[in-house]
Amino acid sequence: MQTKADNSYHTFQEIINQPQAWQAVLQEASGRSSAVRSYWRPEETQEVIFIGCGSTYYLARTAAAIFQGMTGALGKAHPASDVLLFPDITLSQGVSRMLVAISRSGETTETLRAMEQFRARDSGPVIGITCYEDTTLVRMASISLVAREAHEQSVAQTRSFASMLVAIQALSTILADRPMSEKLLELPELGTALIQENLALAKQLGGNPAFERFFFLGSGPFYGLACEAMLKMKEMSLSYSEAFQFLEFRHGPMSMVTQQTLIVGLLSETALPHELALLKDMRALGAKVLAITPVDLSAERMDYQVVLPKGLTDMERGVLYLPVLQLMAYYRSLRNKLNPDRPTNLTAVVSLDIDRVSG
Ligand code: F1P
Repeated sequence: MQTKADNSYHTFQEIINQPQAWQAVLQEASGRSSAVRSYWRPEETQEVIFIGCGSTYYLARTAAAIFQGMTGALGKAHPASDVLLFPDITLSQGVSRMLVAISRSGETTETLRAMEQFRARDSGPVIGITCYEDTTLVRMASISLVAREAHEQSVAQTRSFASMLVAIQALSTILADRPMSEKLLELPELGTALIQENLALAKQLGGNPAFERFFFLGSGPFYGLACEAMLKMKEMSLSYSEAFQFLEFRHGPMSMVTQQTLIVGLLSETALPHELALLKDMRALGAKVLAITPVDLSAERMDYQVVLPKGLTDMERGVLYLPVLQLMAYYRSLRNKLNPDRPTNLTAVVSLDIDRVSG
């Protein structure tokens, strides 16, 4: 299935080989669990805020949902720029907090400046989630989980995002004071099989010229992943793509559904019947539908489906939705005669001279 062209792009290799990076970060987290847990004081902490930019803000959204679902403690996600620019709202006085700062590079200006704001206003610990050890973020954090095997040549995040998500799933398990489940430790093996099983489907859908617009739907812990899939499709292929929670789609956005629309549903176990009903309604409007699903939907007449392995919870399964979504964006980029390694207008790190911006 792999072609000569695939071998000439970093993005393809980084997507295909990512389960190795997941494995490494699971080992990193397991080895540091007691050190990480030493910073967690649930009885003194009223909320945990997760921050990032672009891809890593979307990861923060999923992270806050998984953390809250697993620990029962309050988790919130903010774009780093809101913590930097609206601290009276995001870091309101009189609340004891922990900060989780997520950044592939560990050098994004907004994220570092948001960490400074936090340090200036709160006394809580800061946990870093990143891919590079020798960075400002790691130096500023109380403790960090570093996905060292997830470095990328490509600008668009793929294995870095997925590896930092695995780090977040492991972190939430540690803070929930639970052992790493067998299924969590099996994710790399499950991911490798999923990639091989669905490479052809991703190529078929990504390369299909009939699709002119893409909607990625995800609810609860899957909304942040739907946003990331939307961003990959934009960054790599310059395609029209948007992300919504499933039932939100009926409240206006479904007006945009055409016969040239592909709707990708990141289905959950928790809300499956409602999510499936929405997808059926959108098929009736003429959209084609790809269901990425924890259960086999062959009887439900989806146009396409990726059936995920059984035995994982909604809190554990998240990373398995990503490879097929990343591959779809990659193949769409090639179809649009673009370079997936070098998205238009983007750089790997956004560095700003914040202080130069005058009021
Ligand atoms: C985040 C970021 C992404 C963007 C692109 C480049 O940087 O700017 O928001 O989508 O992938 O990286 P980082 O703080 O995660 O290094």
